[in-house]
Amino acid sequence: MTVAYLGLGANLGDARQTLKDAVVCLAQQHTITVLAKSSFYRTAPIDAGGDDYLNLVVKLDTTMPVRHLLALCHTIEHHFGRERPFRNAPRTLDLDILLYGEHAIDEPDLIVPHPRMTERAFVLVPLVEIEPTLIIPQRGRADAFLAAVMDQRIEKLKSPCQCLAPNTAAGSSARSDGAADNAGDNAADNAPKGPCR
Ligand code: A4P
Ligand code: MG
Repeated sequence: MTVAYLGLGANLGDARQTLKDAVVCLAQQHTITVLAKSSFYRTAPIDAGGDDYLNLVVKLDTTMPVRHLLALCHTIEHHFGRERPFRNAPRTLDLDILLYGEHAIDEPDLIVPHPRMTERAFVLVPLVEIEPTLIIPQRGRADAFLAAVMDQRIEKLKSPCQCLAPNTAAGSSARSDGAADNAGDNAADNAPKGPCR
């Protein structure tokens, strides 16, 4: 089993619903267990135009080889209407592999740890929320990079529903200001029609 972290982002369409559905798609894989899910964050576009993004980070335990995980990310993005008209274009869904165990990969189509993750509040803040003492291989503690990105606008969203406890179906242990945003987490009840198996 390998612990991996994925960054999810969207700024086109119903971003919140798409992100929830994407997490359900991940959780429904037989070879993936979603261990934790951060709060949702509204974030200013960085090196990009368009509307504000919604971002979150998930922590997975998986037996899926990293290449399969990348292919799954692309399949889920495609299912939710991802288009790539130009670099950093607004998108319905982006799934990036931030970390895959201790692995360091530097290939044309796959770089892990994600090369820009330490420069971005929209990655670091949710990552540190779910793993406060995380060490990024070859770079050190994730929280050490936070000070340098604090000029990037980022706002943690409160859950619209305060009645559900965290740590339910998809294995979320992330907390927002009150309760985790669990609506859409119950993979059995809320399964999106998608590439989930
Ligand atoms: N690729 C290489 N390494 C990876 C990896 N670790 N995970 C390749 C996923 N893909 C990886 O990806 C482009 C290529 O990177 C793919 O062919 C893949 O094989 P993409 O999904 O088409 O585009 P991308 O994710 O936008 O590319 P990139 O270069 O990772 O962009 P960034 O640097 O992640 O920036 N602002 C806010 N507020 N929130 C955001 O989510 N996202 C970006 C994208 C810019 N600004 C943003 C946000
Ligand atoms: Mg991407």
